[in-house]
Amino acid sequence: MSYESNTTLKEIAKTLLAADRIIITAHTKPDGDALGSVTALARALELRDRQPQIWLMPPVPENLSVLSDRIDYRRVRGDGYEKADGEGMPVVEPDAIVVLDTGAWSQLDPMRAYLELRREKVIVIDHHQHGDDVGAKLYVDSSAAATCEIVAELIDLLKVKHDQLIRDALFVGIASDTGWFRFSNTRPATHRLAARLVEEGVDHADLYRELEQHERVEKLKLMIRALDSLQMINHHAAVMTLRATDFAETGAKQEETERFVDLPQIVGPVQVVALITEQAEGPTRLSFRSKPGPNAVNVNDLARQFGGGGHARAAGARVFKPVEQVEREVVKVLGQLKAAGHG
Ligand SMILES: [Mn+2]
Repeated sequence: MSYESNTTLKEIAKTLLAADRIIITAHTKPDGDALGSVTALARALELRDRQPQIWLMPPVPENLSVLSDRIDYRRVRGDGYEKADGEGMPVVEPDAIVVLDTGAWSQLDPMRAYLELRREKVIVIDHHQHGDDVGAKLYVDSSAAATCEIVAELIDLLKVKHDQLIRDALFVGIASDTGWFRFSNTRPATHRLAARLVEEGVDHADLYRELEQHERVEKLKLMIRALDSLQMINHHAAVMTLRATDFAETGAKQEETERFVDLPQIVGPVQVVALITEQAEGPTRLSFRSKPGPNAVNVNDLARQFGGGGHARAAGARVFKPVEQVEREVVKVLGQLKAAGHG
């Protein structure tokens, strides 16, 4: 199917204001943009006297506690929503379900059955280039740096004045997805939104400390392992591999690999980076990043070769193969890039 909008934000605003019980969710293992957009939209709907419930599929990264500590949410685990430990949150039949920052079943696994049964109520709002037929309504803007940019527009259409939680949540989303306004997806509208939020009272230096200087020493130890595993391919590509033993021996968690894939990009000639992560259980995780410019590698295309996807400069996949095999295949694919004139 083509992954294109079949509705407008105005229509979505209308639908949400006509609804009462609204479930708001995002992709598994929410990042700053997923949690930021969920938090901001839920708060905005609360301020319009709706009854939004936030459902998150863990793990919720520790550095996002600056937002997650300020909201109530139901944890939806891999064993299905029926067993979700909602911490007293009643399970009610929703009038609408909003899925943010993804439209891919691979990122919604724990809620798939639930969503499929309610397809007509599902509204997907996303900024990725590809996705599946998850809901009846889809609004996608791949020029947006973050889903939070789109949600900010939606909140204006809902005629809600930002409170401090909405401001912080939107800022966390755009700062996260743009690497603090460094990545090529950053556009003038991103800066305009950031400026507006700072004018309204966002303390960006405080949020930087909360988000980026909030790590455990175990993460640093795992980072050393990742860097130590570095393989260079044709000087233009870098591959790092983390094995389950690296996690066990350092005590680091899976979600603590966040941003590792950016590290080899400090090397001048490096155009593309892959990080391969073995999980104790489940598929091998694969993350790609690439630098912008005339030799830019489209890592969305690379990730799709492994059954995943994402953006041109940042993409990933989950591969049901052993880590060694994934590593061999990635090294081969990256080695062929130069021959294809990308290098
Ligand atoms: Mn995003």
